[in-house]
Amino acid sequence: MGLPLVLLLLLPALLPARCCEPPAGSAGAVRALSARLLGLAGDPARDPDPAVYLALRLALEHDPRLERRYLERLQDTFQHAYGRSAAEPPHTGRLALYLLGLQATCPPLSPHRSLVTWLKYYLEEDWTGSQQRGHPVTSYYQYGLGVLALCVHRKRVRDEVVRRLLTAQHHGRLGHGGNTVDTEAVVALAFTCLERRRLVGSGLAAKLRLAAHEASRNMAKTQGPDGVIGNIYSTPWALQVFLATGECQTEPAFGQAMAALLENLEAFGTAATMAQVLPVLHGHSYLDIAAMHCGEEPDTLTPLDMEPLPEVPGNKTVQLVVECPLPWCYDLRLYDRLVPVPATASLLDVLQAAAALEPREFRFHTQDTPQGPFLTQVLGLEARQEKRNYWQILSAPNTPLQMGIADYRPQDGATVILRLSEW
Ligand code: B12
Repeated sequence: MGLPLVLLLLLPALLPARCCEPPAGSAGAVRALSARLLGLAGDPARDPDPAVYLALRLALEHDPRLERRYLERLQDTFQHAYGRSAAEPPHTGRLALYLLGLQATCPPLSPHRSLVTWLKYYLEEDWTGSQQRGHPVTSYYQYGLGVLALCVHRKRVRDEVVRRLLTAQHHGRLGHGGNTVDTEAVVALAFTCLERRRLVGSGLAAKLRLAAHEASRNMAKTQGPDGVIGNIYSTPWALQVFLATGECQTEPAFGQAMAALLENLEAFGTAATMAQVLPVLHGHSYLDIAAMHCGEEPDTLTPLDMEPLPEVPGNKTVQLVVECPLPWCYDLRLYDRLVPVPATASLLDVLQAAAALEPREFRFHTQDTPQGPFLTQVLGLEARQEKRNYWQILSAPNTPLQMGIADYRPQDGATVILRLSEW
């Protein structure tokens, strides 16, 4: 017979924590990645992103002056951004990340009361949305971040708000676009926080503990032979769960996933992806923000500039296809053309080149996000957040890309499909 469940859940707490850290041999590569993120954080032309600040704070080495300046820029952006109008859609996730950032400062900063109130209000909006439409107004990812941030600040939320997440997890409703790992992980972190910090009654706490355990089991089960869980960008989130629950000490998937990250560090080339991978490379989860050790911090990290992309002479041709399989579209294939571009062109460059081709048939719009430009409109068709439409990017015939339009560089002869999809 296997170990009883109680023992299995207690086991991580009884074992030493050392094996949850990445192998010592990888320290140089991890340090270089931290230094590169620091370089990007020092660029005043980039909007400050609380996830970047969190990654800087959860690192082993620091540049206190740069971190302080970054925090000031964040405060400028966030302190005045809320409370203007309750009519606008909730900003659950961004506000949650900012509040996590304040708690990760040494010593932790108390957010203005109104910000906590706004986050609670956004969560309630999301909760009401999930009752009416079967999903939060934002997403379960942001809803999970909201619960996590309030928990890290020791603020209670109504049991119903938490139960909504439990129900969604039980019914497998956390996913969208095929990959559920990121969202399931954020939700499991929120569960673990609530349970550990005793912010819910003992009955609910036991359920949350089991649910977090189940989430990490699911993640281990979905691990591929290459160690990746979901895809390379969701793997750090799975590792956060193993770290937060202590299962990193017993779960073989942890070491394999960590090895996969270390083998693929070059995939993390944008500030947003670096910010998501660095905490686990330093052995931390967002739960550690609740108990930051504010001692002397080594002032030893210096910013590193990103290496420019190698020049590749010549041109390439990319086939650009626009599809609308939704019932209200008059045609499935709305656009199909070969677009000549320079050899190093990104998909964004391809879209710009297509828009300049005669006759001027192709049009598109993007919206700036911390992840880069998000494609919002193609050929005048807007993907509507309230209808949960989005412009999905695929490599023909049917493989969704794992990166956005500014980061993906199609090969010569590739076919890229922009497909209006539902999530
Ligand atoms: C929810 C989500 C979506 C939703 C967003 C809609 C919504 N209203 O929430 C939908 C389904 C539309 C979506 C689409 C895509 N996504 Co997405 N998404 C996420 C997820 C799970 C959470 C994002 C979030 O809410 N963050 C919290 C808030 C506070 O931060 P935010 O910066 O304000 O979030 C906004 C932007 O991030 C934007 N967004 C979401 N995904 C992406 C992807 C890119 C490339 C960009 C530029 C923006 C963007 O929508 C968010 C909500 O408004 C993340 C997971 C993660 N680990 O980050 C993946 C994630 C960011 N997405 C990813 C990808 C690849 C995509 C797509 C390119 C997939 C595709 N092949 O079409 C498309 C974007 C295409 C486009 N039109 O430009 C990757 C990005 C990896 C990378 N290399 O940067 C992630 C990390 C998932 C993963 N593990 O692969 N996504």
